Amino acid sequence: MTELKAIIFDVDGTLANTEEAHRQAFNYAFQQEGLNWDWTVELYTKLLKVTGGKERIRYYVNDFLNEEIKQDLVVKLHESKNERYQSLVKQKLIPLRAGISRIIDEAKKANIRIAIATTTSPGNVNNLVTATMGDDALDWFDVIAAADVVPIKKPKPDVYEYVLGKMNLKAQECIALEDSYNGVVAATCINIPTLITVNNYTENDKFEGAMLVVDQLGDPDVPCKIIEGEADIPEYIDIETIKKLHKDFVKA
Ligand code: XBP
Ligand code: MG
Repeated sequence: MTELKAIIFDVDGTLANTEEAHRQAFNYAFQQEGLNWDWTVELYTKLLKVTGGKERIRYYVNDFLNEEIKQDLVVKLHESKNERYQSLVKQKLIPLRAGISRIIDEAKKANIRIAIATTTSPGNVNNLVTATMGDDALDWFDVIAAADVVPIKKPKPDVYEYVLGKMNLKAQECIALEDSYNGVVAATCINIPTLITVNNYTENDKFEGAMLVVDQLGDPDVPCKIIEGEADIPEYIDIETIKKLHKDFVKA
């Protein structure tokens, strides 16, 4: 029997609802540069199709403005966006989603290893983790694989392959916690069982191949709701529920 040995967390939209802060920070960076680009919520939902901030700026300019953009301007805008984003994070304006802090705690107690596989920049992840979980929290994670650690971002599986390699684990010994189409494709295409918690930017995404889709992990006073899939789950998802979901999924 394949036992659950690790949970691999996505960051944006999964640990916290960060995309709104990214969006506002992108717009701030555009203004600072004297550009009249305005990424509305509706537009940003479409732009999220492309992972990575630099790649997203290029996608917008090429496909929405039908223009070209120089790489040094992409880099400048992205740096300015990240600086603004990280200042919002450091002000503790972005809380963890319901159940994240609890599940990390429960995983540690159950000797289930934890890791991060994300397409966002390392500085964004590190600041989010320390601002929301505390100064020593970076050490809780066996691996934090961020952005350019691999050349190709999600939906390609490279960042997940990197994490599995570093942890010396097989795909089926882990579960991925994700929030988006790009995330579920990246994890499931190499057979990592994947639990989805949606958010307002991803609630209309397709999640084919996911183990289960819920609105959130929930907490004792914050019940979770199944959106896609069938499972007998309690009011909120705890580590025992995750182990059971994993067991049923890998033996199916
Ligand atoms: C989601 C993303 C990221 C952020 C921006 O990452 O697509 O690109 O929107 O990040 P995750 P950067 O894998 O954590 O869901 O600007 O730092 O690239
Ligand atoms: Mg995400």
